[in-house]
Amino acid sequence: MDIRHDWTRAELARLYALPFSDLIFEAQSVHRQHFPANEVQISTLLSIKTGGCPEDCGYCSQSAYHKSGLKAEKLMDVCAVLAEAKKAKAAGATRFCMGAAWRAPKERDLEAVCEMVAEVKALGLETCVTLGMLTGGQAGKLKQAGLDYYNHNIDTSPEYYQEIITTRNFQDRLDTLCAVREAGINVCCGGIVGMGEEESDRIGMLLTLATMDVHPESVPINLLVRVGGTKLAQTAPLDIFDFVRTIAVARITMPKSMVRLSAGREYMHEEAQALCFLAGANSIFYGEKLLTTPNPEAHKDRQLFAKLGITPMGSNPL
Ligand code: SAM
Ligand code: DTB
Ligand code: SF4
Repeated sequence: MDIRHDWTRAELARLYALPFSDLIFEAQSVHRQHFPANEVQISTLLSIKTGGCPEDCGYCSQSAYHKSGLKAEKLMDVCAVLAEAKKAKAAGATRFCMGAAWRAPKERDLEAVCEMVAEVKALGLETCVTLGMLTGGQAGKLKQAGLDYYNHNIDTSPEYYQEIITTRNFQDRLDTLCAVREAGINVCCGGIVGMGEEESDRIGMLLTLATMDVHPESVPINLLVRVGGTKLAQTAPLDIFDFVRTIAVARITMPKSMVRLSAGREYMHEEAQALCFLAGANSIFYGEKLLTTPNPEAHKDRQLFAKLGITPMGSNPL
């Protein structure tokens, strides 16, 4: 089947509301047409610049608006980043994602990040960074340094966006994504569910992604990590089946994209994670820490993969 970019809200709503088994069956069928059924790609995250961010994203431990207890740190040096990248590679990761708590990078910082990208790539890892808003010129510099992916999430539906973030708008996000795409960098773009949004917002978020001219190559679906001291700390937990449904609809509507089961795994049972894989998720973050919050211990993930007969995508064994 052709890759479609003309999905309608009604079609996505119909998919989302299918009987659970029908939805999973459809997601599995699509998944198996485009990917090896039992392979999952492994990415590792590193926060290269932590905390003190001037944006007010309601979910984020790193926003200066929140009292999350996180200590703000300055940009890591290249050697320290490389040491972490080597560890990630030795542990089995194929992609190394570096995150910075910036609204947008300053020119001097961007130069340092370009050096990190070039050196991490030289280790034979795919590179990804998430640095906030970018201009076309900055995206061009990252591309020249050898950057493979840029992560920039739309986070939620256009309608719910202003309930979560007020210091930038939805269009700012789309503009950066456009700059990244034009520079020839692969796009990693998804969002967060469980932020108190309605089902229609989850559908609106997926519709925005699935109707992009080119689908993001990676689609991270994060389950909100409720961090103490943030605006969303007390949000009621999302029913896990809604999370799985979100993954399944992403898989069906963006058949060739890597759908990443991202933040939130630490708080999921193995059964829930297995359902996410069944729904078409084929990438995870691996390693004890996401950016600032815990992720399952590596040995637990190795056990889970063994129990499910999943092997890591690419040449590295776990
Ligand atoms: N400052 C940059 C930005 O916002 O684009 C990059 C780093 S930011 C932490 C990357 C993404 O992580 C956010 O867009 C959001 O989707 C996700 N994220 C942050 N905090 C989260 C949380 N508590 N739970 C789930 N996802 C989260
Ligand atoms: C994404 O979509 N999820 C990652 C990555 N892109 C940068 C970040 C998750 C962060 C979870 C909260 C934390 O650890 O601070
Ligand atoms: Fe800053 Fe990114 Fe956190 Fe928003 S999500 S507060 S931009 S680090």
